[in-house]
Amino acid sequence: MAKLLSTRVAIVGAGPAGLLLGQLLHRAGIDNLVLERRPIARVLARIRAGVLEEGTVRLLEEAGVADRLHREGLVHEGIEIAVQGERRRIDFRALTGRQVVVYGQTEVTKDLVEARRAAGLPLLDEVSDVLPVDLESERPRVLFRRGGEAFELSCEIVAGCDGFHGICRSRIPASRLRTFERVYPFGWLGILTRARPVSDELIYAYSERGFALFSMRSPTVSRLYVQCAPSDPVEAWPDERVYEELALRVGPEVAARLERAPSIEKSVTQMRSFVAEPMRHGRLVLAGDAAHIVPPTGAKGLNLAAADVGLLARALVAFLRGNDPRPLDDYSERALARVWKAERFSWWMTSLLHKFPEGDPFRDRLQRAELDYLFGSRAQQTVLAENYVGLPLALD
Ligand code: FAS
Ligand code: PHB
Repeated sequence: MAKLLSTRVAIVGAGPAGLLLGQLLHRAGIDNLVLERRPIARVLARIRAGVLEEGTVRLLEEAGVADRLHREGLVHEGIEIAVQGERRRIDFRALTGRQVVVYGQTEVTKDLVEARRAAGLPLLDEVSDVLPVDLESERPRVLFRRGGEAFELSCEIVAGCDGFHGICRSRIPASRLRTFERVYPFGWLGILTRARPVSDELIYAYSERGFALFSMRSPTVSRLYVQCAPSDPVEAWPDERVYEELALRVGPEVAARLERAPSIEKSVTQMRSFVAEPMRHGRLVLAGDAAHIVPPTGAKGLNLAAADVGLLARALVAFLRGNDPRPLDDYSERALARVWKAERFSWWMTSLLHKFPEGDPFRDRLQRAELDYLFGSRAQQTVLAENYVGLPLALD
């Protein structure tokens, strides 16, 4: 016999989307319960995104979890693009009047979990066999197991924040769900090192050998990426090879500043563009990677998740407290309008900066023309800048 639990919003997934939604709903007086399949320690150990748009920072402030971010986050007013060693700065402040903050997703998740614990809010980790049911009724339920016991969580809304490999998206009937996907013929090999970054700002490098990215987490921690084959095992990339490729791909001036410290984390990230439509079915709503994936080149993944949640939290407050269903009815369409713009930008920046393996001379010439145009056009630099800092969060 299952143990019965009840809440107003059942949130599946304790990543940034689920935790931020839980925090915004709590501050609006709406009970919610978060279910997470991994041990929370595993969730907190993940190394993922590193760049926050101003809109994301505002939402974290609204959630009451931005104090450490403001103390430790690094404000960046531009990035550099390097092409075969020649560099051009994209000046966000001059082109858009805006900026981004470099603050790891790991830290965002820690701040959200800490706030949830401080508020004594329920977060059940190490759950299994999660199954949202009765989604077209007014009392959906989420069945799950934990500690060898069966549970039944009754609620009014199920928020699928369970990422690309979660269960919730699959609960939308195949007859209603449409998916769009593009898988790229390369991946990213990323390392984290206790070494001073090569530059004060991020450097995105295109070279005939492949893409490289010089990012950071603090003035003493670097986050470095090289384009690799999607099937490359981590073992194919010993530190020496990573540093050699980073140096060759960015050119000698920057390479001379590259501290070759031992990696303290190393992983391969697959690259895909993916969108599922709609982002709602009955009382199930999707947010974040559960509904869409972008290649990390444009630093949009985490920020898109936050933008979904900003919209969704307002829609759920209107529905559950104001008895107004309209914002919830509009949620999927409004979220997807932003998702597709971010998909376009992420696809464009990925196509611009990576070396595509198969010989396609026409594509290669177009790519070089695109890079030359970017280097010489304030208009094209403005397009890159306004997408990178984040399109306006139209939340109200
Ligand atoms: P997440 O995937 O973060 O969270 C989903 C949560 O749901 C997970 O904790 C998972 O364990 C849980 N879950 C799954 N199935 C469940 C179930 N059945 N029951 C309960 N819980 C379940 N973005 C960038 O902008 N820059 C980057 O450099 C970058 N690097 C990345 C590297 C990797 C390896 C990955 C996978 C993603 C990366 N991303 C990056 C994108 C990433 O930051 C996502 O956009 C962000 O984590 C999205 O947050 P969520 O939607 O909360 O999904
Ligand atoms: C990171 O610091 O992890 C990072 C930064 C910018 C990106 C992708 C990843 O585009």
